[in-house]
Amino acid sequence: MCFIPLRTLRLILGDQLSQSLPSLQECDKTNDWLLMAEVREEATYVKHHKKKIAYLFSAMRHFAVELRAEGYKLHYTHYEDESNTGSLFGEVQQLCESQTFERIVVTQSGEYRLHQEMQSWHQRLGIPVVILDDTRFLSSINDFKRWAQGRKQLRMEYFYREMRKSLHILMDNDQPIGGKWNFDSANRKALPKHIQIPNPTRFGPDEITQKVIALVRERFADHFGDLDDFHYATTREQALKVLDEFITERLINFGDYQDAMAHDKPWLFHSHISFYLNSGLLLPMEVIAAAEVAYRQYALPLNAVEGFIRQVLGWREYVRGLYWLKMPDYQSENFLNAQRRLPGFFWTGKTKMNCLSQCITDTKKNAYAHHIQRLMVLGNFALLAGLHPDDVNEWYLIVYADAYEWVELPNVTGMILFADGGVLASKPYAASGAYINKMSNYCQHCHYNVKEKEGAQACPFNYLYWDFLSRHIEILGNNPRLGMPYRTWAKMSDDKHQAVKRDSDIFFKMLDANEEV
Ligand code: FAD
Ligand code: DLZ
Ligand code: SF4
Repeated sequence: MCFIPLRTLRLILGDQLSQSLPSLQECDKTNDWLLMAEVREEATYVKHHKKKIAYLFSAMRHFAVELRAEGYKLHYTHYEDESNTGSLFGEVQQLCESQTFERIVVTQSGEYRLHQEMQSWHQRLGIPVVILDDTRFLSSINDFKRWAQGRKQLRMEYFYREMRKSLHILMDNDQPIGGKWNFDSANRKALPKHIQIPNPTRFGPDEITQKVIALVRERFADHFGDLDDFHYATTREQALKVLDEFITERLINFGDYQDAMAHDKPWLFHSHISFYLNSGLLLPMEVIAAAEVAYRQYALPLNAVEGFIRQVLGWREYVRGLYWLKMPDYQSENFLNAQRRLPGFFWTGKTKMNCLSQCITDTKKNAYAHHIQRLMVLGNFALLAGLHPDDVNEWYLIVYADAYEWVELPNVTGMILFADGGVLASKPYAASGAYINKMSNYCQHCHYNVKEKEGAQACPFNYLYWDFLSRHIEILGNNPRLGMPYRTWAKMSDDKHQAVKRDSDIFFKMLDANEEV
């Protein structure tokens, strides 16, 4: 019997820039067409940071060049094309009207909203739409569902151990290398004063990137963020160089200083690969393998290698599984009933609180902040100030070049805001100024005094921390992991309780009146 392949239109999304993408497999290069499209709907469903759009459009254009060189027939819609319909559906429809296709193939979208929309395309176009699992992740959506089924708690740590075992990563037969699964307790050092921090890997913008930068400058002028000094990788080859330089220059110190922060030093010993992993230029398994090889061949410290692998194999896969398990309800969770609107300084960095000002300024400049800045400064403030999850989620989705809802939402709703009531975290990540002072030198440059607990000069994190605990005593008071701080609160004098309330009230009044805090 003769098998005649169906003539197929294969849509490649902006965060699907991988040659190993399921929708590129079994492509008939003589008959099938690929479609990539820069469209208004995707570029503006939130007002993404200018550098995020510039990065993604440039990476898409470079990937298109690669695909054509590989012999694929590709239709590429540029943002500025006159016939651009402004939506992915519109672009698919337009191509289906000009040519005959018997089916459309796409790899499942990373975000729920687009996945939902695509499920209506078959009916709207009258052509079958095949949605393939995204095999670039190491745990499928169904694997995670199976793991979660019947469990009372969905802690990342246990998921991570299963992943280590099933993929045989950092294992000595059936035991974890080094005798422990997790070396996190060794990963909390502050940065020594004179430590040399290698510069991040940089690439000057080539002609394609320069064109995209000019386009973004003109068309997205009202979006948040700076466009100057664009130096990101925009091809797989360059992204591999970023990975390689991380492994050879920074991984050795990744573990020790993973939680450290420093004034005017946004990059530290982190890998800076999230942009590339999330858009497909790098794949998680090659990143993990590179770190494991560094451990086995070059004797890099285990706390560094395990700490890094845990982020990629553990956290990244876990949040993606949790997202698909819990959507769509997850996007409207607000367990602590937080109602305050996002303060204006999140867009400008204009606050006397130096830690916040630094993290926001870094974010505005680079569309990047490292994990502890996102978690323990910006996130901690959002939690203590009771900012509404909708506002905080939107902000995080806008400002980071690695932000896609599947990874952003669990980190914000689950990790920083405790808005899911403890599905992701066993307790809220709330901390006073002492934590920020221990892990950074921000306080040395601050208007406020981190050692003072009350009054106009006191570090706001100090009283906001206690105010947060006291506001939520009814629902958090029984949390076993908060036993110690609640006992301390109970032992404090009435005068201290009143001072916390007074200082917090003054602070919130100023914040809500848009006065500088
Ligand atoms: P490294 O510190 O070098 O870590 C290596 C890799 O591990 C990262 O590239 C990333 O792929 C993965 N990873 C580390 N932590 C996490 C995590 N908590 N969840 C998922 N993956 C993780 N990461 C995103 O990729 N996109 C986001 O939109 C995003 N939003 C966040 C929002 C908040 C509130 C918080 C607390 C964290 C968020 N993260 C997000 C996770 C983390 O902060 C970034 O992945 C990391 O800062 C990226 O920098 P890096 O590549 O230098 O990471
Ligand atoms: C983030 C983004 C942006 C800014 N622009 C585009 C685009 O023009 N075309 C496209 O295909 N994808 C874009 N993306 C990535 C998508 O938003 C992403 O594929 C979905 O959010 C699913 O993860
Ligand atoms: Fe932040 Fe408080 Fe330190 Fe200022 S004193 S940098 S507000 S922690």
